[in-house]
Amino acid sequence: MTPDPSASPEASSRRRFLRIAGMTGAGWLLGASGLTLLETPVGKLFMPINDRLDAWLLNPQKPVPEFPVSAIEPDALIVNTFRFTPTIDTEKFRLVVDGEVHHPLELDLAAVYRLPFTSMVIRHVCVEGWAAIVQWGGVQLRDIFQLAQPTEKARYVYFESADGYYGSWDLSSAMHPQTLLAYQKNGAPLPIANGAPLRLASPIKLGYKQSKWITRVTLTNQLLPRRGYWEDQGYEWFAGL
Ligand SMILES: Nc1nc2c(c(=O)[nH]1)N[C@H]1C(S)=C(S)[C@@H](COP(=O)(O)O)O[C@H]1N2
Ligand SMILES: [Mo]
Repeated sequence: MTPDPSASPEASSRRRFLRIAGMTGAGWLLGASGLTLLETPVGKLFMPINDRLDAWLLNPQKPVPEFPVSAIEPDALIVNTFRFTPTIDTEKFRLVVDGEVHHPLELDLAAVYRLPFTSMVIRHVCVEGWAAIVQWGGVQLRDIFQLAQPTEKARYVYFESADGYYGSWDLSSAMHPQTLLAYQKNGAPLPIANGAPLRLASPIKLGYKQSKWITRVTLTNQLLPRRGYWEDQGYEWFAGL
């Protein structure tokens, strides 16, 4: 009889883990403890970050259904800027990725544009009572994380913007395949008013979570007292759609 490698204890615990990861979906990183807690019917598992990244890549959260290109509403996205529109020198621009990562990054725009391109047509929803179907093009944020290699402590992601806006996400939502760092809107270069050179775009979070003019992405182990520009004024932190 030939030995069956898939019958090894490692293979069977991996299969079980992947099944559990698929079942628990987006909520599984939201525990308040310092360790990553994976709640399962049989107890609690602590997963090192690289296994979590593998699981996200092999078995990502379910994608949100997208709209056809014909559904795009070109005039419906209202520019919503609370402070000012910053001036960014795209030659000097560097996207900083730091904090709980093994490989801190300073990416110029050419390096971002070299990463695999993704486009999606989704609904943008603002809490102020409007929505718009928009096509966004750019890179999956999780591709940036794969370059930066989060440490096993990473659980949250902070975004800093050139206008002083700031926000934070749970790492699981940030790893969602439809969470993009976008540089195109409706098939054209992203206008400065909409956050060029790089903004967040995602069908799983409200508009105020989608920071424009992102300059820095910092992974952290904890949520800091400053959680976000609107969140610190009482708006919901998770803000899921
Ligand atoms: N840096 C920054 N990002 C931001 C904002 C902002 O004022 N500054 N407004 C937020 C809000 S409330 C919404 S609805 C969207 C609006 O994106 P848009 O201006 O491209 O329509 O951007 C979000 N991201
Ligand atoms: Mo908004």
